[in-house]
Amino acid sequence: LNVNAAAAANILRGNDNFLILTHKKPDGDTLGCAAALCLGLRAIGKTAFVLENPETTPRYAPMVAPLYADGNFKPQTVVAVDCASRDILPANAQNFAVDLALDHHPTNTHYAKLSVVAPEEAACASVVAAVLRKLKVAVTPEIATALYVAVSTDTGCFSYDNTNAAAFALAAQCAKDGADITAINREIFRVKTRARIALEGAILGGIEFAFDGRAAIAVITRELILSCGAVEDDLENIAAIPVSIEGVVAAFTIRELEDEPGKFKISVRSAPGFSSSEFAQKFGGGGHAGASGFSKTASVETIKTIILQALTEYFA
Ligand SMILES: [Mn+2]
Repeated sequence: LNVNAAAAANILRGNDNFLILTHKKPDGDTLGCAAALCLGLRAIGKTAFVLENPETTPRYAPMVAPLYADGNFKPQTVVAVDCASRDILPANAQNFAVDLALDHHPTNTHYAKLSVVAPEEAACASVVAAVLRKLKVAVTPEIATALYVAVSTDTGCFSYDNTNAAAFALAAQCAKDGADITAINREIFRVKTRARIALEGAILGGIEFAFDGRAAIAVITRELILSCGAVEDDLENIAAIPVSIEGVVAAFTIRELEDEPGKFKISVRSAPGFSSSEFAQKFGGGGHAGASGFSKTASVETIKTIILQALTEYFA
């Protein structure tokens, strides 16, 4: 059942002992929303915790780790943030029945008893902020910082196509409420690890172009990742690199998976006019018009050949 922010706030107000769930491969939006909601519920006198997500990276851990539930906590009300479906919940969250989902993915499967799904929002942060407003939570700088992390990361620091007036409005409100936007912008969007820079250098040096520069292919093997000393945090949004080159319409990043050597994830990124999702669907994948992916177990050379073959129908 779909409800609005006011109805969701009423449900939260009438319940207690909250556990907040985040999605697999947690990003700034799901973790920022979890932190903001947890702190907001505590601010109105509720008991609330975040379920530890085992894939939380060191970049975001300081924001959520102090809010983790211990193993003895018995939740009465379970809330999922930024989670479109049950199967994107981490394994340790699979046994919980979800009472309320706060989300912005149009693909939300309505797995929760009640859902607030706002596909027009760039980040789930806007949904959480609306609920906190209805709860009359006095937003602290800590809450504002968590919301700012969420909205700024989901919009690529307000540069992706999903960036809209509501995202800017939320960011402005976060700034008024004392979010440390200077530190967040620097730490998340400007400072890169040396491993990341080494990886970017190798990727940029190795990009192959085809069809007069309209297509670009980058390859990231486990060997390259290890030789750069890169960890998961260093790989965030790495697939955005080849599509940032002028003239490239369709970009492919072939990345070897850590847990399945020899299997590759192919991220597709495209400029308007080329549907990434339509392309990925040919290979059993999916996603959005501008960003999609599929996976394949084959050699890098074979995967390149398959991609170039499939592209002839677009560019030849
Ligand atoms: Mn999101």
